[in-house]
Amino acid sequence: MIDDKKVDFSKTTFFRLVTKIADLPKDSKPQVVFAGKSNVGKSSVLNKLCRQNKLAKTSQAAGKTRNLVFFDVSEAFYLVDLPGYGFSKSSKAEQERFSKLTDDYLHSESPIALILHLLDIRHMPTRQDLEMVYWLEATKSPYTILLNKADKLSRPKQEQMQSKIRKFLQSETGIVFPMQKISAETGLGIDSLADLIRENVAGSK
Ligand SMILES: Nc1nc2c(ncn2[C@@H]2O[C@H](COP(=O)(O)OP(=O)(O)OP(=O)(O)O)[C@@H](O)[C@H]2O)c(=O)[nH]1
Ligand SMILES: [Mg+2]
Repeated sequence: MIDDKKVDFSKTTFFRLVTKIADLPKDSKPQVVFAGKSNVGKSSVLNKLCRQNKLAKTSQAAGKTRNLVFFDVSEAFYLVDLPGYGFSKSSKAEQERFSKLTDDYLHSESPIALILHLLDIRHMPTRQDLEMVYWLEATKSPYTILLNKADKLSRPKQEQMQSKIRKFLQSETGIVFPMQKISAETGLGIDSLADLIRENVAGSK
C-alpha cells in the first residue's frame, strides 16, 4: 500500500526510455499515463507537477516525445510520458511505430492506475482526439481529461469552453467524463492534479 501523503513529486527522476515493449518495467508499481495530441503540453504538465523544468523534454515544435518515457516518483510509482498523436511531420512509418508502441503498451499487462488525456482548452476535440477518447475509455483504467493551456483564455472563456467540450463529448459518447482545467504555464490545477494522482496510485495497490 502506498502512503499517499508521503508521495513527493519533486523527488521524481528519469527512469527509462521504452522504445520496445520488452523494455517495459516488470515490477508492480502503478503507472500514471499522460496521453494527448502532439504539442498539447504533456511533457510540460509533467514537469510542472514535479517542479523540475528539464525533467521531460519539451518543445515549441510538435513531435518532441518520440518514445515512452518512464519517470520514477519517490520509488512508489511511475509517470509515463507518451508520444503525441497527430504529428504530421514525422514519416508515416515513424507515426505507425509510435502508435503501435502506445497501443501495445496500453494493452499490455502494465498496472495502469490512471490515464490523463490532455486536450487544448482553446479548441474543440478533433476527430483524432475523439478516437483517442473512445479508445482510452475502452481500456477501463481510471481516466480523466485535462484541459491544458487554460492561461491562454480568460476565466469566463475557460468556463465556456469546458462546458462546450463536456457537452460535445457527452453527445458523441454518451459519457460524462471527469474533467479539470490546468495550466503548465501558471500552475493552475496542478495541486489538485497531484492529489488526483495520489488518490489513484494509493487506491490501485
Ligand atoms: N501558454 C501555455 N503554453 C504551454 C502550456 N503547456 C505547454 N505549453 C507549451 O506548448 C508547447 C508544447 O509543450 P510540450 O510539453 O512539449 O508538449 P507535448 O504534448 O509533450 O508534445 P509532444 O512531445 O510533441 O507530444 C511548448 O512550447 C510549451 O511551452 C500551458 O499550459 N500554457
Ligand atoms: Mg512531449
